[in-house]
Amino acid sequence: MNKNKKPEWTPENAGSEFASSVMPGVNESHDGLPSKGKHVHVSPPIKHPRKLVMEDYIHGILNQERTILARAITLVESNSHSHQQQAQELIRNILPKAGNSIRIAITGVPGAGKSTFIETFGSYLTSKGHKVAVLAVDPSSSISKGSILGDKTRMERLARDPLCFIRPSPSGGTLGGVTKKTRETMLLCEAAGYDVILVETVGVGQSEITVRSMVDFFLLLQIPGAGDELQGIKKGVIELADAIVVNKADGDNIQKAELAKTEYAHALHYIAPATEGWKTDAYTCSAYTGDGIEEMWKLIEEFKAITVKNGFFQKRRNSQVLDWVKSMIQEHLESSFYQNPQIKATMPGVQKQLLAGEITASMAVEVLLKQYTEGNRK
Ligand SMILES: Nc1nc2c(ncn2[C@@H]2O[C@H](COP(=O)(O)OP(=O)(O)O)[C@@H](O)[C@H]2O)c(=O)[nH]1
Ligand SMILES: [Mg+2]
Repeated sequence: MNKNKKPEWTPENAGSEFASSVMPGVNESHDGLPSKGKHVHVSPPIKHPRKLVMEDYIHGILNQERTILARAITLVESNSHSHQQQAQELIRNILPKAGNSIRIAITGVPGAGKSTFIETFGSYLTSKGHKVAVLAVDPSSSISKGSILGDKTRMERLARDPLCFIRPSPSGGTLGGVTKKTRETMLLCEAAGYDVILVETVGVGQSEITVRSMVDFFLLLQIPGAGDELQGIKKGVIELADAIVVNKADGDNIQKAELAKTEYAHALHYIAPATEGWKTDAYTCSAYTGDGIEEMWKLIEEFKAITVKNGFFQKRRNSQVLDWVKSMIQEHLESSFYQNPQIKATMPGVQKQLLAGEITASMAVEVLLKQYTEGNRK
């Protein structure tokens, strides 16, 4: 290498400080491989990922690049205002490519086998060439440090599958926060070509209703118990289900599972189906042996065909997005109300008057709302 050769960008009359001895680094270390030479001017490999601009995100997602998708989700999950603005712009851009999927909720009490089911079901789907995204809605995860992360060990095979993308629950604090992030993540995954979205959620009441509002198909996983199957189950959850699946139907459990299935099927006679034109029924499966797993997919395909045909598939998605807007506005208004300095100042006094019987509840509301609207007008 010619020591005197200068790079073309050096200032005129520059001296040896612009020595071209950096150049060998381009040959040997530029790609991050160790340099065989003794050149000291070689820059170390870049440690921080390159900052992405909007175009990078959009193209990366549409080109189905996992690392870009993961970084875009991080943007969606960020609470920083500027990240949120970027995230919204990104979603607006990819929106025309989103939506082309079936969104499936997998719910059930802890220990029902949701994660194991997703491992087996997801692996079956990728073996058929589907691209599967696994998301989680777990509002408690900010406290428990993400229980779903532990679940990744139950999804070992799936986690290594190039056709599968697993993302733990965002730690958004409130259920509303987690929901917003999960919904937006879902759109990004769809635009990146994932055609089956599986949302695992822990059965803790409110989160099931919320998850129902973001999926097309709601699968309730149950376990065979001894005796009265219906005792421990909330009627409200059954009403949300498009299928009740008794898992762990293997080994000694098979008979118990069949019995449980019959009881659920019987109970379903008295409950209005969750989806127009579809009959919710009970089934058995084993996430261990894989029995019943293929049948589940056939069932979901049939569900999609029927509901697309009768128009309910799109009708439900439309009302879901409208409801979503409504609930975000409610949440926004409520927090703006309680954060209002004037409301904060008057609230204790009004409460005191109310409890002392000096004013009625309706009068308290009237006083507070009047203050709020007047405060906003100023
Ligand atoms: N026998 C049997 N055990 C299962 C099956 N699926 C899950 N399990 C076990 O049930 C326990 C809970 O499973 P997990 O997938 O973590 O449940 P989750 O809390 O609903 O996600 C684990 O010990 C699993 O190995 C199954 O099909 N058969
Ligand atoms: Mg789990």
